[in-house]
Parts: sequence; structure tokens; C-alpha cells
Amino acid sequence: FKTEYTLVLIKPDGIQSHHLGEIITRIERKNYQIAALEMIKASEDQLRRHYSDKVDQSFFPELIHYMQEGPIAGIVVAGTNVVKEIRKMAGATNPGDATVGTIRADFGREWPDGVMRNVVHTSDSVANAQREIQIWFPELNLPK
Ligand code: YYY
Ligand code: MG
Repeated sequence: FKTEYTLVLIKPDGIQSHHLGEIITRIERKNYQIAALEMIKASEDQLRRHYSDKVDQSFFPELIHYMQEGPIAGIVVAGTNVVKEIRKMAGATNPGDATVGTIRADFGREWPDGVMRNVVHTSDSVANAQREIQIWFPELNLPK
């Protein structure tokens, strides 16, 4: 039962449509701990580092633009198996493919441009979570 950490970003559409509280509530209902929480205005540098594996994708410019439409919330969540479980709670990348009851299915909206507006980011592995947490919470020292 080793505690692990994951990064959740509530994207601008999630904040604008008032789902911040509900998403935090869903995380807390699963008994996970909120280890860090901050409203952030994402810089282009942070986004390029965060999405460094997406730079060659056609939707990359729209992705950067979307993530800067408004403030985001950065949340570090701690718990056993939390990386996999939070990703399950988020649902499929495309909200139209996501299972009912997941955050993306319940709060995702149509997107007018080339990028999916899917409400949340969740880390896909323990290693990526560590890398991403460094980008958004550079001062945070989590136990190894
Ligand atoms: O991890 P996850 O967010 O589910 O998807 P990624 O494949 O890492 O893509 C990151 C981000 O890029 C995704 O949340 C929306 C956007 N995107 C897209 O707009 N269209 C795609 N075909 C793939 C990803
Ligand atoms: Mg991803």
C-alpha cells in the first residue's frame, strides 16, 4: 500500500463551467488526500514542458491556446494506486467516448476547434506524475 502521487489539472472549461468543487468532491469521496492545490495561470513555457510529447501533433497550437483561455486549478492527489484510479475517474480522452459517470463524460462539452475540451488532465504514470508535479509545483517537496 505505497502512497503515490498524481497531478490533476482542471482545465479552463472545467473552471468556467463551475465544476471545480464537484471534481474535488469526487476525489475526496474516494478518500484520496489533496496534497497541494492552487489556481494557476498557465504559461506557455509550462504548457510546452507539460505537453512535450504532443509538440508534433496538429492540435498542439489549439491545445496551448485552450489551456490559456482562463485560470486552471492544479491539484496533487495522494493515495494508494491513485494514478490509475484518478485516470479511471477522468474517463476517455474524447468526452464523447467516455463512460457515463466519469468526469469527462459528465462535464465535457462540444469543442468548436481542433482540440478536445475534456475538463481535466490526469497523469498517466507515476514517473510522469513526478515530472508534471515539478512543472506546476516546483517548490513542493513530496516524500519519495
Ligand atoms: O492523457 P489524456 O489527456 O487523456 O490524452 P493525451 O493523449 O495525453 O493528450 C493530451 C491532450 O491533447 C488531451 O487531453 C486533449 C488533446 N488531444 C486532442 O485534442 N486530440 C487528440 N486526438 C488527442 C489529444
Ligand atoms: Mg496524457
